[in-house]
Amino acid sequence: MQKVHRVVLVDVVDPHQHKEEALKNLQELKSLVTTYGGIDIVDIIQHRIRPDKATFIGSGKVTELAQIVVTKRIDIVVVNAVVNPSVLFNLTQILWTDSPKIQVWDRIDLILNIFDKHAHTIEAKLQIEIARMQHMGPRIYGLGLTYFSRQAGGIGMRGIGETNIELMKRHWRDQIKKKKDQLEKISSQHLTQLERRKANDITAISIVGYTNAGKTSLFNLLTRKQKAVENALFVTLDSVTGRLYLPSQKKEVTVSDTIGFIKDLPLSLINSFKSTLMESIYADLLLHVIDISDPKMGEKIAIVEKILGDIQVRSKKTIFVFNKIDAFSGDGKKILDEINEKYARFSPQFISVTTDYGINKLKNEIEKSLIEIN
Ligand SMILES: Nc1nc2c(ncn2[C@@H]2O[C@H](COP(=O)(O)OP(=O)(O)OP(=O)(O)O)[C@@H](O)[C@H]2O)c(=O)[nH]1
Ligand SMILES: [Mg+2]
Repeated sequence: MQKVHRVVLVDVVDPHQHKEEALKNLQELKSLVTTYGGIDIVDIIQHRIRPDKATFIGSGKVTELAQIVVTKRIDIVVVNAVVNPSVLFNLTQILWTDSPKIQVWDRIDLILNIFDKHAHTIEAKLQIEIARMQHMGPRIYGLGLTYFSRQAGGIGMRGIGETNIELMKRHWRDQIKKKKDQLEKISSQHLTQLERRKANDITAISIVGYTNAGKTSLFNLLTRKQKAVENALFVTLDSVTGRLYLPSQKKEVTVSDTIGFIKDLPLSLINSFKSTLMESIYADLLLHVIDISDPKMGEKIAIVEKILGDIQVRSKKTIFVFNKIDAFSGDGKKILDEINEKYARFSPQFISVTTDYGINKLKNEIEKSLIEIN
């Protein structure tokens, strides 16, 4: 049986932040932890304070954390933030003495570990490995330096530790370079395929959006495929392409589904996922799927748009597809009016993959857009 890891979540809440906001942030972290699986959330530490530069939480809370880690036999501490590697290093070092096996993760570690668990293709595995090496590097040198200077007996011998660290760093950089070269090779094959498709003048549609918005559900509906759909974050980690027949143009177009985005997705990871996202980068039309029943909808739209900008996805046209309209509760007319005004240039569509509502209209809009851009 798989070992269940005992976890404590550590969160810092800005004193000025509303309680509800803080709870929502913690909720996303909990969903991520659930997605990772095999984890038992044993305790949650919340500290209402500005994050501490060295240890994230204040020194009193660190002592409390250290006690919890020992008495509750904690395996992993997950910090609800993206923090400087030195913070993770400092916390690990403090907890290390009494709990030598303790791991301290930030949100990036958690996301990387989820990706690692769910990645299937060699390409995805390599991408994760590179991002992980880049993210872990500074912590490893830090711990290494402590280890070497302890070994060397402290002051005076510190130089030896530093030389060793330099060697480690160089080795680490070489390893990253090797992995990158390997990835480059695979990606360029991928790219050739895409270019061939371009040369054959096949129109490409890409589905993008925040994780759990319903991208794969829409993909399955449009292409009659049966990719896994689940109420969890990061179910899809690769890209898959299917076909959709457009009656008015009497031709088939490709539709691809890809990995979802999330807040704080590390840039190194986005960069290394570029080849997976290549399908989107090269699309003629983007369908940005949005969960309209999500109270954080606006923020998530902005996050997805920002990431698309960062990885330089430029399509000729983007359609905003507001999904899960069946699950929306609240003032429907008000929100539809707001959306139609605010996102007019993205030809907002309202659908429910579950009930089939709005799907024909969406298909018509897709045909219309493709005619316009060609
Ligand atoms: N109520 C409702 N739920 C939906 C609808 N479409 C999808 N879902 C549910 O939303 C959850 C996520 O669906 P997916 O299609 O896996 O979402 P995704 O965007 O591909 O998610 P990731 O691949 O994890 O990023 C599943 O539980 C679906 O059943 C809808 O129209 N209405
Ligand atoms: Mg999916």
